[in-house]
Amino acid sequence: MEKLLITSYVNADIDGVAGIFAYSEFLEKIGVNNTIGVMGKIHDEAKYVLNRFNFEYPQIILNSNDFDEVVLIDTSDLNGVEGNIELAKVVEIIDHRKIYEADKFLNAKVQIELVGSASTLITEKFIEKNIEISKKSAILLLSAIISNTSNFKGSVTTDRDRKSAKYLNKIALLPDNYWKELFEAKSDLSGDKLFNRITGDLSSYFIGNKKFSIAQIEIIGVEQLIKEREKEIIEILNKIKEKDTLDFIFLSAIDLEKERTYFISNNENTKNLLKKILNVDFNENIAFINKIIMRKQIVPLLKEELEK
Ligand SMILES: [Mn+2]
Repeated sequence: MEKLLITSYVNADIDGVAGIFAYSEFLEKIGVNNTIGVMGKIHDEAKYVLNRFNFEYPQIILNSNDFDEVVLIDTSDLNGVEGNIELAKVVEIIDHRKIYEADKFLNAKVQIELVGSASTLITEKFIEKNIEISKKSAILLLSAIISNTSNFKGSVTTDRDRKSAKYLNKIALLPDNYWKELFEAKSDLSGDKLFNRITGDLSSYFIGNKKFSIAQIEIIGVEQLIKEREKEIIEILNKIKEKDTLDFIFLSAIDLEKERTYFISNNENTKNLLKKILNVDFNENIAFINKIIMRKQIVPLLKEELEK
């Protein structure tokens, strides 16, 4: 029997973690043995959900060496797995990003659909095959859908996300204000948490000969954070830019309550690029747009501009 690993990118968020647990359950229920494992440190939000419901943490692994085959959830680019996962071992990819490198995974069956959350794609598998889902998986998947769609307010949200969430909540039975609890939990960026959140959830890209990184936070109270810690944010970004020899870097800060996305950078080239692709105006180091736009939606716009 081949050893099958279900995993996500290094430092997975709640969508990756939920997807790993739930898809593992799905596969077990259709008779496919598998092992779950995560690499790096899972996001604070994922930890919050696991702790909140007393769920065990996923096993931590370093790489794919002990496994024959790998399923990747919520990722399809090399950036999040390179050096840890042997690409030829990847047999399946389930993701929801427009920019992907699925062609680099030669042996993988690829499912990439532009819904708000990878967890929606996993939920649909249970619905389609009429397989009963555990309360644990339902809670995890629903948390991930709420998070990835910014409680269905983000412009990534589709009817499929809403339909999956409705199905899941019949089993998860989460309280009405759960979304708020979830958002408040990730809004605490006091002390070192700001630095750790920015560096822990940095996505890097190499497109059109340019190297750039985007940090993203999703919280309640972005304006307050900027007011108190703008200087610190700029310093963190510039340090990363120098260390990684980047052409561009910015922080995308989503305010979940105001439904607004702020962009923070003091790098002129970065500001000009953002002005061009998002039609925003910078006031010194800050610009904003009156909607929730996720990093995964900004990257295709950057790609289009940089490859012109
Ligand atoms: Mn996701």
